[in-house]
Amino acid sequence: MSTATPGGFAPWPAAYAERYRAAGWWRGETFGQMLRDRSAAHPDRVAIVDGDRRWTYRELDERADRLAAGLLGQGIGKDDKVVVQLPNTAEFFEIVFALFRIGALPVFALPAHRESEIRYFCEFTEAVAYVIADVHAGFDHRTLAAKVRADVPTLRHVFVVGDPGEHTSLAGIAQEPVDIHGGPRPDDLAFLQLSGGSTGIPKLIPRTHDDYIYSLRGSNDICAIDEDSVYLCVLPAAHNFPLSSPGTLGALYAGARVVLCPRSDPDTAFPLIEREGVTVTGLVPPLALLWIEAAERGGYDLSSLEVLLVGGAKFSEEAARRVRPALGCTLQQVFGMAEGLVNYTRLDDPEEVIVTTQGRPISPDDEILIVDGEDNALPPGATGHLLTRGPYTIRGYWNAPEHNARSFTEDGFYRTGDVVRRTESGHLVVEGRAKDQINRGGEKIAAEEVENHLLAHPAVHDASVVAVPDPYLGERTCAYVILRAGAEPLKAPAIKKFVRERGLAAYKVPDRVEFVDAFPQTGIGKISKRDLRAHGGA
Ligand code: OOB
Repeated sequence: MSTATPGGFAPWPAAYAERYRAAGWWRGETFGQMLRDRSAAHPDRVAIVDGDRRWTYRELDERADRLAAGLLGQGIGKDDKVVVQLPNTAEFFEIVFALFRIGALPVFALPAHRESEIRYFCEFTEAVAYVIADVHAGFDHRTLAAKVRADVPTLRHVFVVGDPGEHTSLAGIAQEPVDIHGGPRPDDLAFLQLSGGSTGIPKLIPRTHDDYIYSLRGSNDICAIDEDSVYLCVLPAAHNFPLSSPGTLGALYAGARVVLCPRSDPDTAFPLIEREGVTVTGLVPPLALLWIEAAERGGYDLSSLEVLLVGGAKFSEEAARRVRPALGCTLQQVFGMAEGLVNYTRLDDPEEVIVTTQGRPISPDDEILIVDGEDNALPPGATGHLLTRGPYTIRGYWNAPEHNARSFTEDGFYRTGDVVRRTESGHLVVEGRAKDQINRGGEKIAAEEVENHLLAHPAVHDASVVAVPDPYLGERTCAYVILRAGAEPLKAPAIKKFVRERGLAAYKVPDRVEFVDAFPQTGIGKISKRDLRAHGGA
């Protein structure tokens, strides 16, 4: 019997858990054991390629063991939260598997996150440690870490990959492996993932070993990942898409090879594809377009590439049609969410289905409802709100009862905030979005979060952030701002600078700022974001 575990994790009701086990979706696996098994089965196969470093399965397994011992030695143990913010480096996998092994929970931050986000993750999860690179993309993470550590009392450790400065070297804590007692069970939490967010405060997504590993196994079947696959990780490794769809963890589950790409541009990625014989990778739509254009210019042998997954935001039909001719591989559209549900077009779907839909769910037990504004089911083919429930979709955010009451129905369906329709073949087409979020080329921005930062400016009376169309990113952000009566006149760059200096990730800083005297209103006097969006698109 599962009951609520500490930290506000809402597990699946027992009847569902039993059903998912009986169906063979949940097989009682854990990540720690998974790596152990793969290492025993083929110790000398290469698991991770990072530049000139090539770690075999045995090496990754041993490193995870030594680091797990080191973490225990530092007093970190089961259920402790550790914020992990690393670029695409081999150490990301070393620390994550070490944490998995001892049952401590990685909290996955993105390299782009800055003080505002990191401070919140550390405070909200009462994290005991924060793992960073020394300097990445010109940003010194150690300085940020020192500030956050000074303010967050639970945060006892900062571990650094590279030059630790005033902090502790991650490599330096590794120890001789020890027996680990009381490691995680398959139905325990494995990590906390970040939600794209549509509210002022980001929400955390609790995923278990059982449920996440099922999504990997299901993805591997659908994407034909086997031990001969070579997966190129281009997007930030901590994001759910490159992590699990089928992603690096899917590839490791299959005993395949993961190649880490330090940057996403074709000049970095194409030589790696050629050198490593990459067979599969995943991109967001703007990057896919960039790659298509670079491939059309020629110059690299990309013939090893069999599958390109594109998702995170809507991929236009026009761009989708160019994938096969330009890159010589099969496109797989993927419409997923860190909360769970992932849809894929199938490799053997007709080309028309591949280029015009965002796929169908992984699991026969993924329940899909398409409803109107009052949760009434709509007739087949109609466009409406997507609700979902299933063996790898969470039943609640971590420690967020108020959000949960809004984001989940009483019978446990997750309100995705996406507006979709279902074709006769069961494929979903994403038609829009009902949540207050901007999807900037796959990077999600909660309007309210940015609005709160704008409202902190002494000259700002009110602010409203909306998406405006963009030919490359799909959407960009536009902040509409009403200044206080009598306030000093402000210019857009000053507002952007203010938001940036509050420590918000760069991708959330408004692309455009427009000053207005009043906001358009809806019939009942709320701000009409629809009218603002229409204005922004003009
Ligand atoms: C992925 O995960 P998140 O959590 O960053 O964002 C989820 C949201 C979805 O609710 C939807 O609004 C949007 O991103 N989205 C798409 C899409 N894929 C995601 N919208 C239109 N078309 C698509 N293909 O973005 C994510 C997680 C796992 C796999 C792939 C993407």
